[in-house]
Amino acid sequence: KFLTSKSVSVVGVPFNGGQPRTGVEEGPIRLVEFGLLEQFREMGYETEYELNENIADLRPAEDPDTLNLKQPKYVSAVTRVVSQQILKRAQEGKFVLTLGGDHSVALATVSGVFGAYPDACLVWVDAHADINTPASTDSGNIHGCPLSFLTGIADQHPDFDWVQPLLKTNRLVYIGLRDVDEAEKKIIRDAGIKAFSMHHVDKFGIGQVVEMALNHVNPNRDLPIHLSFDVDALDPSVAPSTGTPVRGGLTFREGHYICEAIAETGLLVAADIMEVNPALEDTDSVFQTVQVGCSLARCCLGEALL
Ligand code: EXY
Ligand code: MN
Ligand code: MN
Ligand code: MN
Repeated sequence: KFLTSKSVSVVGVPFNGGQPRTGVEEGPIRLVEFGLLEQFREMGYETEYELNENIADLRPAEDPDTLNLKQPKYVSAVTRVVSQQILKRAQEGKFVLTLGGDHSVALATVSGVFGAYPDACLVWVDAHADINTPASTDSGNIHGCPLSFLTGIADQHPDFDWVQPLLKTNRLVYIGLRDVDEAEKKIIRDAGIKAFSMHHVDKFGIGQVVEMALNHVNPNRDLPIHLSFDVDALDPSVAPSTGTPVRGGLTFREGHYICEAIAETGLLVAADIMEVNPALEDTDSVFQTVQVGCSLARCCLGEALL
């Protein structure tokens, strides 16, 4: 057991600078307006909350040559500040729940969590691999790149000097992949990173996939776990309001099962719920996506355990 109390620190990161669509910065406030904090309190958690309302003010001027990335100084400035916040909360022995924002915010969450727990492992649930390097990215969108910096696979980029390669590739595992760039496939193969795509979920079932994933990153079930959950891992019929939906994703139950099974280990110390974009799609779709984001978060905190 790594957590010292039944206490959750919710960190909202209303940030959209890692990708081109606006709206994803409203993810955290919508999840909180939906009642997430009250839900945690009802579950018996001492709950604190920081929204980071003014992080967009940290936006610096960009250099003309951004070395293939879009607004790297902005992403760097925001994630650097938030990483310190998350580090502090994690060091206090609290469960840290980060609400995105786009997935570039994982530069902050993983840096903070692994700063506090150097032996942690990371379960990355996503349709995408988010491991492009500045050299390999076609889009330049940094939400497709955080894992290359966090693992040290990326070539040096002057704006991301502060990001330490705290994540060893054998402590990272993917679940839910189905839209991976060719360059990312090569990176994953060359680094020997364990990845369970939707093909594996179909083949083995979600129960086996989570078991195999944990066996890989946490064989003795004694290391702290950080779960980074991009809601686009879910099928678009389950979580439609997200910036880069891809057909053929996790069902409602498969997504929840992942959170429940990891919570059940008693080793989960931090979770991210990312890429909820309440500006996309109709009112019903937004409601459905916000609701599923909240229920995934509750499952991370053990709601489904009897
Ligand atoms: N691989 C593509 C890119 O690098 O642009 C798509 C990335 C989408 C990333 C979303 C957040 O997970
Ligand atoms: Mn992602
Ligand atoms: Mn994604
Ligand atoms: Mn591409």
